[in-house]
Amino acid sequence: MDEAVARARRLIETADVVVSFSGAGLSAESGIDTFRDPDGIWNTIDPATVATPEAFERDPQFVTDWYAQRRRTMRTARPNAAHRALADAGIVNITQNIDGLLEAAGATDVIHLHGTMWADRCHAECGHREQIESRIPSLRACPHCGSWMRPDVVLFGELLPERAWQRAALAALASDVMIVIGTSAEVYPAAGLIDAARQSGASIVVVNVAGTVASRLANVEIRGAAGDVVPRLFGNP
Ligand code: BJW
Ligand code: ZN
Repeated sequence: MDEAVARARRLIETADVVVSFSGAGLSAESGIDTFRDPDGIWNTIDPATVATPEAFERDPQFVTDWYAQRRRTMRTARPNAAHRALADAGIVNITQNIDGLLEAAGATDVIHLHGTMWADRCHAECGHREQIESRIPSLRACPHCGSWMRPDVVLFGELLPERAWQRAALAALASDVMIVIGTSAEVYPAAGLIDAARQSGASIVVVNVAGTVASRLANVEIRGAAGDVVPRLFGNP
């Protein structure tokens, strides 16, 4: 691993533009479950019952309660060493994560491809949106149009937020190095950013405890936990 870290450091040091592209593995060491690992969320519950617009329309109470439980877990989570290293590096962070831990670590340029757990929006998309304050909300109607409020996250079959997607695509295409951290790279269109960055000339550094479909795109693959590896990519070795 030391040799791979050294090669990645050289790429990062000589690059003008470095971006990160992260998934659930970035927050695993903060105590937040991933989705597709053996003990991941989708191995305990079928996403079709909680993570599609149809599931929400069928049973908004069940889906709201499920998200309330996840919000309670996420609320107690703290950034780990990988979040802190990315924040300190001052780079653009494209993330699929909805937990807000990059911002909690002090990162100022975070692009959220799959929304955020810390806001609710109207399911009918009338435009009404509310930040989540100290109390975790239960199921309630949209005060503007009467539809249901729901977490401001991207469910399967939904389009990604347009501005975030455009910013992420531009950042990926402009990057000299993309550091891909803790994602299975199975969910599209987000995962397509790795290929797009590579096609436009970026070097791809993959940090993951396991091999993934992104392994074949990697110029440097580092097998290890994000909290161990990412801090070693920046600053003093
Ligand atoms: C560590 C570690 C440590 C662990 N250190 N590493 C067929 C082909 C292509 C696309 C499709 C298709 N069929 C359907 C689609 C579309 C679908 C899709 O891609 N499905 C695939 C699963 C096949 N995509 C969509 O629906 C998207 N929308 C869309 O495409 O719109 C257009 C459209 C409209 C209508 C019809 C069709 C298309 C929207 C996707 C939304 C994803 N939403 C979720 C839930 C968000 C809210 C919530 O959290 O509740 O987003 S699903 C879930 O997966 C979540 C994640 O952001 C996303 C990605 O997962 P991630 O982050 O990669 O986590 P894992 O668990 O998969 O991987 C963790 C990794 O970490 C592993 O590799 C570990 O090894 C590693 N790891 N510990 C380092 N300590
Ligand atoms: Zn509404």
